[in-house]
Amino acid sequence: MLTLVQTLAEKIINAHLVEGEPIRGANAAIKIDQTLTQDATGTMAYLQFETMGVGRVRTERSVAYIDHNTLQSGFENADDHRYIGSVAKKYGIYFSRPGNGICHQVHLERFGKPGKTLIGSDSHTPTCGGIGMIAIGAGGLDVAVAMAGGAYHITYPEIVGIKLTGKLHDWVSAKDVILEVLRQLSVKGGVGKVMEYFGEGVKTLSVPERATITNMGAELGATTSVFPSDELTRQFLKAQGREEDYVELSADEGAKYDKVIEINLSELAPLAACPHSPDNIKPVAQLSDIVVNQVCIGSCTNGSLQDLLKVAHILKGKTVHEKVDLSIAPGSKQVFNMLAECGALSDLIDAGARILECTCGPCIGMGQSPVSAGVSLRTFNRNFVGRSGTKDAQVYLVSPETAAASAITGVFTDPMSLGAMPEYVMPKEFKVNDNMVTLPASEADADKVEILQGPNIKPFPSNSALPDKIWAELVLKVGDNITTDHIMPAGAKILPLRSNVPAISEHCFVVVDETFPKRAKAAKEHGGSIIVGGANYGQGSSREHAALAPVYLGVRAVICKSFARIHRQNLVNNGILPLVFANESDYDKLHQGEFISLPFVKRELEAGDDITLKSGEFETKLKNDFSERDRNMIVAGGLLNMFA
Ligand code: MIC
Ligand code: SF4
Repeated sequence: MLTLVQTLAEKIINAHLVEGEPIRGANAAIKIDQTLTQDATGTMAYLQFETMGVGRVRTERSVAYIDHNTLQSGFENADDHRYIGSVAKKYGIYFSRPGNGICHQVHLERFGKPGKTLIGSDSHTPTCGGIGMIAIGAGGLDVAVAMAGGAYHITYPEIVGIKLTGKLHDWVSAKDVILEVLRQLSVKGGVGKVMEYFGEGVKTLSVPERATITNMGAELGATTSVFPSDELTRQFLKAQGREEDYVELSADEGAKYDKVIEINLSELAPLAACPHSPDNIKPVAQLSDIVVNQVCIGSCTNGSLQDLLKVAHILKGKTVHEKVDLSIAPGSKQVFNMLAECGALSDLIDAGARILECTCGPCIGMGQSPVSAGVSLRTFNRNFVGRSGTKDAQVYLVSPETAAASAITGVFTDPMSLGAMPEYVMPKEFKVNDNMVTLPASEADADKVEILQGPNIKPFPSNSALPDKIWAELVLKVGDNITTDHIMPAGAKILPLRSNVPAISEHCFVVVDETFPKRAKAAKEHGGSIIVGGANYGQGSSREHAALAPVYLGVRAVICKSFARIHRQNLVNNGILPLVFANESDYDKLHQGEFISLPFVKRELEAGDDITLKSGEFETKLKNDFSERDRNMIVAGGLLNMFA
């Protein structure tokens, strides 16, 4: 039964529910109105979509963005762009060309609609929660299914209410709000939950500020985050020339949250996430002696016009400290263009900023790697070891205000120490020009469009059906909070291989153990391998490659204390068993190099019984907490085998 008094998240989810009940923790499926992909995950998603053979996309709006792999130091990335462009044209997908901006920023500006559902093959898809959407990050295969008209399967989330009161001080920004939430809840705190913002403080935050908060809610492990759609949302949409997309939306009076956290915006001061985790939070004031080598401003978290206008006003007439390297990447073409038109771009250039194209860039290690052991302040959302491209770099995540202040002084600087905040004025209208979005061919012309697939694009690996029993080597044992950047690193050297799973697999887990790919391949000859991990295994990116490379290398199961949501589903979708210890202390009893057997795995999985694990004399149980759909996928060796 639907309750009459609903939170905003419940309203949108329940209106889209096509399977299951609105009961916390239950398996549910929702209809998806919009999808987005980016190029680093998109090629695989579209290859999978093509395999499904359904023809045109069946969503209200699907958009393919090129924003991640834009460094073209070889033919690979360019080939991927061309392939995605041709698929988009043929199958009814809008194509946002390289140069148009970062997927989340552009989607917020041009396509997102309050009250609609969106899934995207990128973990920061919740950015559009800032405009009142239920926007969820997912693996490429799930996005392919949604494009084909299929529902998206979720565990019906708990709804955490975050009550905002008060008003941010000058120099304190939306980034500090989400850093405070991360400080309180940690990178595991949002798993299985939706973060819903409400309260008087909401009205003091603009849509781009809200989007900074929902964007980085991904770092909590949350399913998504959402803000109400209110007068400020209407103004934002009006300024984007699409007021007709506005609907007013908020939680019902008296709606019940599973938990409420209160944040008084007036009490916040600038914060920083210290190396190497987004929840390792300290006040900037406590870091003030640290010498800074690099500052990077931009990304889908802080690449909005409002962010960069603030930065331009702080830098105006100043010079970047001689020991600091400052780079700035606007979030979108719209932002870039408007900075140029109002002269702010000139202030940035004049101060000595290195202006980059409006893409992900340094956020995903596409250039601007810091100096050895360098301190880098970034307005981004992730600071995992090695993600910047420099393994021993010390990356801190900060607000645009803290970043700009520190770029001038050369040391970590609390911007509140700089006196009055320079004034900036947000324009009433944005410069709208969608000329870098290519429209798809009409249905009648679709047949004439040729799919252009260059030599970089290799078929994705398919898994074999689940055998009756597994006997495999424990090739790698890792600890807590392993990120997808550990499992499948990115960066300028590896990202061009995203369309070539055999080649990219050579880099799997090398951050942790350089011998992993070789040892896993050897184990593949003798029954495959198993990975053992701690809590929150697979946090971070939605990259399906963190499952596809292990499939290619012969990994049959990952056994952990707990999994991050998107990665767990990516493993299931590709036929790798993600198993959880029934008893967490069993983690200590398993050792790298030993052989593990799951002697009755298929029978137990299908019967819904816990899974028996044996290693020598040791015997224990692993939880069987799979939905029927997940079970079927694992037994088939992955979702695509079910289409065959
Ligand atoms: C990231 O921020 O880690 C990425 C790169 O955007 C990923 C997607 C990818 O790995 O391609 C994400 O967040 O899902
Ligand atoms: Fe791009 Fe960074 Fe945002 Fe990921 S987090 S989408 S790499 S800008």
